[in-house]
This record gives sequence, C-alpha cells and structure tokens, in this order.
Amino acid sequence: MQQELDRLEAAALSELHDVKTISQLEEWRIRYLGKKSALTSALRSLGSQPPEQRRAVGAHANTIKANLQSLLNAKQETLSLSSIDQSIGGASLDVTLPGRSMPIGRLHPITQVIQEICAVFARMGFQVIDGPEVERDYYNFEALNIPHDHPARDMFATLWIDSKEDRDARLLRTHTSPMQIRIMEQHKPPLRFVVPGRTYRYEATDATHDWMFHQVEGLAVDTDITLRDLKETLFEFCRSIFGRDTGVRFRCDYFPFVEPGGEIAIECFQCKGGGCRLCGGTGWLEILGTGMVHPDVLARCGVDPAVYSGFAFGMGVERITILRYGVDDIRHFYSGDFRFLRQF
Ligand code: FA5
Repeated sequence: MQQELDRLEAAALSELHDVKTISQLEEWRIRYLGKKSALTSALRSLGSQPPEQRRAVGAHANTIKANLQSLLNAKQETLSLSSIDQSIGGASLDVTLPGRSMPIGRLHPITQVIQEICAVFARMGFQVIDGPEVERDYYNFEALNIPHDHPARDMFATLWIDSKEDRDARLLRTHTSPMQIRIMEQHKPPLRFVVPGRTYRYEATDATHDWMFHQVEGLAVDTDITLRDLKETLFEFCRSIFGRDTGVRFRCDYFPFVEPGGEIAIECFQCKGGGCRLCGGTGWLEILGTGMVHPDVLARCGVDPAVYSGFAFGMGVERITILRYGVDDIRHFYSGDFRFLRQF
C-alpha cells in the first residue's frame, strides 16, 4: 500500500511539472486530490487495512496529501501571475515608461483676452456683468439718442430679427452700449461696470472687420467725473495690455450718446506706424470708441445730470487681440483651424 502511494505521488509530481494552464491544473487537482481520486480512496480504505499498518499508511497518505495540496497552491499562484502578465502584454510592457499624456483643451484666444481686459478693470474697481445679445430697438438705439430715421443708425449695419419699422423691434445688438441703459435703470450711482459680450453687424468682412465680434463696454457714473478720469482710465488700460512703449492715439469722434466723444487707436504692430494692408495704410488700428455720457441719456435713465456725470467706452476685443499677438487677419479667430488656435 505504501509503495502504491509513493507511485501515486511520483506520478502526480511529474504531471504537475507539465501543467501549463489554470484549467490543466484544475484537472490535475480533481485527478489527485478530488473526492474520487486514488489518494482519497486510499484514505477511505484505511479501515480495511490490518490494524498494525493502518497508522503508518494513514500518516503517509496524509503527508502526501498535504504535500500535493501545498504544491497545488504554489502552482496556482504562479499560473495566475503569469496569466496577468500575458494579458498586459508580457515582457514587451515596460512599466517604467511615463504614461501617455491626454490632450487637454484650452481657452479661445478671445476668451483669454476678455478675461485679461476684465481683470485690468476689476483692479480699478469695475464690476463685470453680461447682458442680452438679442436687444430691443429702444436699448440699442432709441435710449442712446439714436431715434428712428436718425442718420447715425447707418453707423451700425444692423441684423434685424423683427421688421425695423416696428418701434419695439428685436435685433442682434450692434454694440454693447445698450447695457449702459440697462445698468443705469437697475442701479443707482456711483457706478463702475464693464460688460463683455458678442456683437453683430451686417458688414462685409476684411482683415479687421467681421460680422460677429466681441466688445467690452465700460461705464462709470459718479459726482465729479471728468474727461480727465476717462483719459487716465483708458491710458492705464492701454499701458496694462500693450506695455508702455506702444503708441496710443486719442482723437475726437462722434457718437450720439456721448458728448464729447473720442476714439483710441494703437500703433499698428505690423508696420510700426508706416502704413500697411492691416491698418488700411494709416499706421493705426482703432480699438475703442468713448466719451462723456450725454446728459440726455443720463436723464432718460433717471440719473440727474446736474448732480452726476460719467464716461463710457466700447472696445473691440478682436482688434486688441490682433495687436496683442500680431495676428494678420481677424477671420482666423473663427475659422476653427487648430493650427492657428493651438498657438495661444
Ligand atoms: C461703438 O460700437 C460704440 N458703441 C462705442 C462707444 C461706447 C462709444 C461708449 C462711446 C461710448 P464702434 O462702432 O466704433 O463704436 O465700435 C467700437 C469698436 O469695436 C471699434 O473701435 C473696433 O475696435 C470694434 N469694431 C467695430 N466694428 C467692428 C467689426 N466689424 N469687426 C471687428 N471689430 C469691430
């Protein structure tokens, strides 16, 4: 009986050596350690052995069983480790290599510049708010001293939603100035606000004009606000965005809702003032319109012009971005071309 058990153990060991997979190992287990295995039958038949052999055979069979069981456990561990290894590519996987970096998005250059502009004004005490892109005739024109049939309406090639003959017609706002009215209707002075947002004009496009572009409107109303406050605020803004060495030009201009009115232009980055296609040969790129809020506009919004005065401005964000980064055509911004956008 003892010899039979030794043969059984030798056969089990030699077969275990050839086992290569988990399923082969399971077959091996059933064959040598299962309920119907020769070893289990040998243990069961101990009762029929002569009493003097029973003890020795039993102990021997149990030793073999324990040995096979521990070899089974060890083999099981080795096989499951090597199957994990194979499933992740075996020896060809170099776990010390750095992981692949996922491409991450970025903010559009116009969004970046809007944030920068708002941060400059926030440092000067202005609050940032936004307003509707679909406006009423009243806010876009009427309340800004541009009644029906006023020739200044031609300055703003308008995209109408309703018939333009309709007194309360809706339109896509042509500038952010309607927010001057909404702010003064809703808040009492002192006021300091900037309003970034999209504006729309029915215009032929060229290197510096698009039919959709962004403006940042600014409004400050308080007692004793003068043209000097306007100029110093806007010059400080230009210095913050373009640096101290860039040429800034301040000239008179006309807008019906301010008196007096002005515009600011920045030296063209491309020709350094010499004149080129981008600046239309003038050497300057206009970035904003400005002026002292017209007393009639103040009065219409319930702000007493005898007590309060204010200044307002509206700047073109694409023009500022063009100058800031040396972009040669405004149409690149909305072309959706990643080769262009990835540069920012
Ligand atoms: C206005 O829109 C006035 N609302 C500005 C203003 C506000 C004046 C408050 C006084 C007081 P203007 O049409 O000039 O003004 O436009 C202002 C700026 O928007 C321009 O200086 C320019 O930088 C930009 N801009 C105008 N039209 C376009 C266009 N088609 N494409 C890109 N930028 C434009």
